[in-house]
Amino acid sequence: AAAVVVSSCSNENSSNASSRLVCTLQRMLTNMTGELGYLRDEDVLRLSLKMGGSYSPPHCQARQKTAVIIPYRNRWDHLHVLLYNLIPFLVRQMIEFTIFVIELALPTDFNKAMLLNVGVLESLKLDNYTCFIFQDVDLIPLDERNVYQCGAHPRHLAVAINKFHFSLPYEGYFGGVSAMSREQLEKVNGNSNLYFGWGGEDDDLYFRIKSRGMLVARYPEIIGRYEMISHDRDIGNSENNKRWDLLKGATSRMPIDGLNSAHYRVEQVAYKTLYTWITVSVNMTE
Ligand code: UDH
Ligand code: NGS
Repeated sequence: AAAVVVSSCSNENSSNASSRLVCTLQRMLTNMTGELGYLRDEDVLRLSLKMGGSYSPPHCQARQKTAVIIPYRNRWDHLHVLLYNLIPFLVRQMIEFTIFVIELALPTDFNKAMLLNVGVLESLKLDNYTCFIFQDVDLIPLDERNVYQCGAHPRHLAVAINKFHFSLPYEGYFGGVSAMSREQLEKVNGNSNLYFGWGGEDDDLYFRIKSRGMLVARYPEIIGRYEMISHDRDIGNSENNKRWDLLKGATSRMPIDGLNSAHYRVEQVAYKTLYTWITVSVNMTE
């Protein structure tokens, strides 16, 4: 754990002493597990966010502009439990971020990976984001040293989830929560658009990353900890029987199936207090 150094601000070495001090103090507090209450969550939510769920740390120049992308359908309670935890968590990490909730309209079967592509493409129409966090709606981060920023390699953040007894279920697991820079996403053409229903889409992304010679970075299990809000299987997201066949062609399809081939229609963009909500529809027969 001592090896984890957190600094999401670029002015920590600034010549301005007060700016340097604020940054350093906030970083130290952020690094100390158990000392998390110095910003009250309700103050953060009420005072600091711009409409659409955007935040910039007031005393430091963040290194990255981060889009947090939440694939979504019919999980209202989970969404609000997540946001009331995640937003103060990101504020304390001094991340500059916008929260995007990307919803797939009915009646199409759920397609999480395509929604992640939509999040990347639509967020880039609004601002020049440099880091993308893919965040399942039901995963609550438990340790503030688990910094939501992008690095030299794609990072898998949901390393240790309670439902897997707080350890990695298998070496190639890339599901739940992950962080990729714009360059890393462009290298792999984002996610596949072809996984309708549950399973396999995260393994597909892992194969893409590996095939481009990138590594997957992870914090230790003691840091990458998450609580999953338990729930039943969703209607419209039953197991995808085609996932094994799709996975066989994951890397060969990569150049033609991804960010460059996502076909969808934006039905609504709404700037809410805590997030930007984008609803899209997809015609499966196209
Ligand atoms: N998601 C939705 N709505 C849906 C389906 C998925 O919002 O109808 C999103 C949500 O962000 C979720 C993510 O997609 O966290 C991944 O969904 P998933 O169904 O692939 O994974 P999850 O682990 O559930 O949430 C798997 C089935 C669990 C069955 C448990 C039976 N006890
Ligand atoms: C694997 C799935 C992944 C999934 C992981 C954990 O078997 O998509 O289980 O699932 N891969 C395939 O089916 C090929 S979970 O328990 O979180 O629902 O992410």
